[in-house]
Amino acid sequence: MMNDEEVILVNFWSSPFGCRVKIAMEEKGIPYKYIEEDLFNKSSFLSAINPVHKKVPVLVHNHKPICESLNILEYVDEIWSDRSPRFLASDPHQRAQARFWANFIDRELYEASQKIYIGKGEEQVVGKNEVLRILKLVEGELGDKPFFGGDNLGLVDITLVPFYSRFYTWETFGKFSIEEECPGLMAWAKRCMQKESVAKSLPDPLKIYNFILELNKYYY
Ligand code: GSH
Repeated sequence: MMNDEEVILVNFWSSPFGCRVKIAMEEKGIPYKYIEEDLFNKSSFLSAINPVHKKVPVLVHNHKPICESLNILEYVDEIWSDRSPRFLASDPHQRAQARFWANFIDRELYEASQKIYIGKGEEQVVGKNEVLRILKLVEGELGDKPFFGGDNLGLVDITLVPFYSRFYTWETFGKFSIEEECPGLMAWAKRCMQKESVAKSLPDPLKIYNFILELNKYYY
């Protein structure tokens, strides 16, 4: 990496999307500057670097912004392609499959999980069932592999693992056990947590739970 490169991550601490980028940077060993964005009082810098959605994370590489976490993961893998691990395989079919599952998780899981902690009564049950349906499908895709990416973390691992920090919140609000329902996926999550890149990037589950309780009081 050239010394004059500037890499900035604009994020909010609880964001599972931003957490993906942190893990990716740690896995590749790329130093970066971290800027915490106040999502309750957004900066003009955020509007400038993500004018369409005004959301985090945004990676700013040599003054050029890149938005959307999955897009950022692919960018990081391409720009620092000489650094292992590669998040995407070289085989086109494997790449296509990884993108399919990363997109599936991205589109479905966060929204379904919100029904558990924002919804009431029947909606909470619907959310819990949706989350379990998604997690079981994903667990089936993992099969006997240590990681979705094979021996190393890949696109799908990095997309999914930040949600592990939220399992406690989902289970507490939804009154269910992911360990009981998806033991294979829990074993995978614990395997991921043995990696320093993951352990140091994921927020504390209790801090997330308390934050969501506060949000529920004031916003939802
Ligand atoms: N699809 C986006 C990605 O993958 O980067 C989702 C980003 C996202 O929803 N970020 C949230 C945000 O910035 C934080 S967790 N919310 C601010 C807002 O919605 O105004």
